[in-house]
Amino acid sequence: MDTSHRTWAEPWKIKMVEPIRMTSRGERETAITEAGYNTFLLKADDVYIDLLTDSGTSAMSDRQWSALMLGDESYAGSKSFYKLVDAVHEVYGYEELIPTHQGRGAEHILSQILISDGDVVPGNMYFTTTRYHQERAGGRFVDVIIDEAHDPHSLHPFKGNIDMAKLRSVVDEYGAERVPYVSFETNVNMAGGQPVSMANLREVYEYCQPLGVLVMLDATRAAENAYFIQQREYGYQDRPISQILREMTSFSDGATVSSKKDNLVNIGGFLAVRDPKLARQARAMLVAFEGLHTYGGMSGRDMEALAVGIREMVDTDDHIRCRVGQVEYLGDALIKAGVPVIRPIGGHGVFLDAATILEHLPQDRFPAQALTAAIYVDSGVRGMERGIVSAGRDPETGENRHPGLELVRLTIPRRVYTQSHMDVTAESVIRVHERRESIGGLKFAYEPDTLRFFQARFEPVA
Ligand code: PLI
Repeated sequence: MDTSHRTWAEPWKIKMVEPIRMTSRGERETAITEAGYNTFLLKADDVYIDLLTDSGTSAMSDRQWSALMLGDESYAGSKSFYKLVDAVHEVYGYEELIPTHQGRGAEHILSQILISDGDVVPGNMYFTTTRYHQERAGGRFVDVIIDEAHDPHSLHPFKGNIDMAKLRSVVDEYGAERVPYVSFETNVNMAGGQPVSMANLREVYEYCQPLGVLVMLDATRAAENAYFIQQREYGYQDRPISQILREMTSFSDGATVSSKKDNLVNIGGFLAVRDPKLARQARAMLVAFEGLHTYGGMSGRDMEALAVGIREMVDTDDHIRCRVGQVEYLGDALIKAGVPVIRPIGGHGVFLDAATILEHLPQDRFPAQALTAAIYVDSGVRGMERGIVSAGRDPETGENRHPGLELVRLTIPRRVYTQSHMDVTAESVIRVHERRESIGGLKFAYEPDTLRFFQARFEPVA
């Protein structure tokens, strides 16, 4: 279809609506205080536009809803499982499928089968649950992403790339036998939804293969990454996203996927590998922690909807073009108004540079957490902190990690909100930015030991 005459307009129309509640400023002030200034602890009913996450928040299509009715709930050998195997094989190219309840279930299994005490896992910036499982298995995560990823002002088109010199130096220092795999995330979440290039995927794989170091993708947002390759990398302009995605995964030994993102379902995930021996080890873990190998952590109906979602993700390029187009629309509105954001605008959300916006607050006063709360109070728009609170403490020293990026993430669910919702969000962020100097810092009232950002509570610092 010729799409040159229109913008990113949606390739779908709305068949069902879900009412959302507008609240008063007073109600929101009470709600955020009761939630300990942590947007994870707000009740969804107190939220107007929910940009907490794009995880599990997609709207399913009529085809996915009807597929639910075909779910085969047999304990063993469910028909729905084999449909999912076919979809993963066709779209991602991996032969062996280990279905899990969501992405972190796959990360748990992968980490337990591949990592031994004292191993080192290089990766392109940490993700919270991914690193947690690597550390829990006795490994140490080492960040080998390019320096530009930590610079909110760099316009590098592939800020997710691995720095080959950093990767080589990790392998040289510890020896390839202490590096079970490279943890290679596509469209790097914590860097602002920033892609990796095909050239980098190829180079990492060609370096690792002869050393016996596996390359395991976090392919959670790989389709969005494929779109950026199509838009930005020479030679891919005329290639469909489905083909680009298959080429990306060809430079890997397997992948963990949270299906709650690109795959357009509300729950589910998988580990997929090429090596049958590795798959056998994974299935031994699967039956202990998730469920039998033909459903893992999912019901038959969930596997049906996922199989359809995986195909819809790449059926036409219009879907992702619209999805990323909407994110860019919000980002461009903020850039135009002079609000500091991570650039280029990423695939799944707009990331506000809270360190610059609240430059009067030191990082230990949690500027991104405070800014997230201020935006919620202004308009009922719920974002998420992605800075020092998310980074947690170093398990060896017990000290706070100080990430280079201190961000508020406004994450856009897929096929859920309209252009006017983006306008309301932009207006609110611009309003809060204008009175940024009045926003004070926070301190912990309760700090959980692990993955603290989910359940921590805060109070204002006088
Ligand atoms: O939330 P899970 O367990 O299905 O997936 C964990 C997970 C793994 N990798 C990446 C890159 C993620 O973004 C991810 C989950 N992300 C969430 C929940 C988010 O809000 O970004």
